[in-house]
Amino acid sequence: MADTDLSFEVWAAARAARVEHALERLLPAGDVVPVRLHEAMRYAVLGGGKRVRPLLVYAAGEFACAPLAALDAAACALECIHAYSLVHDDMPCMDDDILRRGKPTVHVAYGEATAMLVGDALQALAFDALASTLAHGVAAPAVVGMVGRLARAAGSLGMAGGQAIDLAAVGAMLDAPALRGMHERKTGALLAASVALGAACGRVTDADHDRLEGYARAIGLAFQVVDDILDVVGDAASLGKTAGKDADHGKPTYVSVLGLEPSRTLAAELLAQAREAVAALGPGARRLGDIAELIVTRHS
Ligand code: GRG
Repeated sequence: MADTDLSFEVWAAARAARVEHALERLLPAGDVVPVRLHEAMRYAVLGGGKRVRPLLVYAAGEFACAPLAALDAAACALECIHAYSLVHDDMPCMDDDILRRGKPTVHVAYGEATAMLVGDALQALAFDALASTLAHGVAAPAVVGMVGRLARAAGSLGMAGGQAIDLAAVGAMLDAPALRGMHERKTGALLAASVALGAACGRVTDADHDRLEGYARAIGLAFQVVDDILDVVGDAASLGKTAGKDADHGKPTYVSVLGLEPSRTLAAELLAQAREAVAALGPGARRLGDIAELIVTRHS
């Protein structure tokens, strides 16, 4: 059966298994010195999470007819950056959380100094993985472009900057545009980079490139709106992390700024935008449409 004939659930499970295997090979073994650091890196990355960013890489990459081995490497890069951000975000100096992906956070299990190093090392490993796409059929200029895109998405103008704005906003009231700006950086930039890097491993027309960017903007924001809704209506057992943290920390969220029902309406509008972009991209972009549905209808 061709991959395009598979149901989304079967396709997504197969791609999640692929990236798990690729991460397993990319991460140094748990008995390689320094053992504690490598054990903790594997604890942070393997066997958990929804793998939304890798799925986006595969879906955009398959649309762009990219080599699967290159997509494995790009998917690992995105997941390593994401896992690093979760490890640092959970530390006492930031969100101070004890539960992540259904198990004790890395600083709880391994201590704060190791948790900091896990994040640092995962960030470096991400760029090593991305550089390896050169050996998997991606041309050198495209690899350099991907390195720049991921660096900007993770850096002070992207995720780290969004996190800084988030930390400064505790106890403050942001208006909807300021909230949007924060989340476009903190969460949206990495999700958008996932789509962009998948596509950059293959080839797309300029028009499709713009459609993919529009799709990524919509799902990036939808992801955060749904995250804020789940923080209010979800429970720790299904979320695998502490529920109600944002309200407890006095953080502005879509629910606190817009209200619950308007937030649900916004998520539905963003899904419609994503679907529109997917329709314009054609049948090859079907998986991207499925992921948009998953992001908006998820319970964890
Ligand atoms: C520390 C530089 C730095 C950045 C942290 C990602 C992040 C920025 C903070 C995480 C806090 C948070 C709850 C953000 C909202 C959205 C988000 C990224 C949720 C976690 O991502 P999922 O749901 O997690 O994809 P899994 O575990 O499924 O991979």
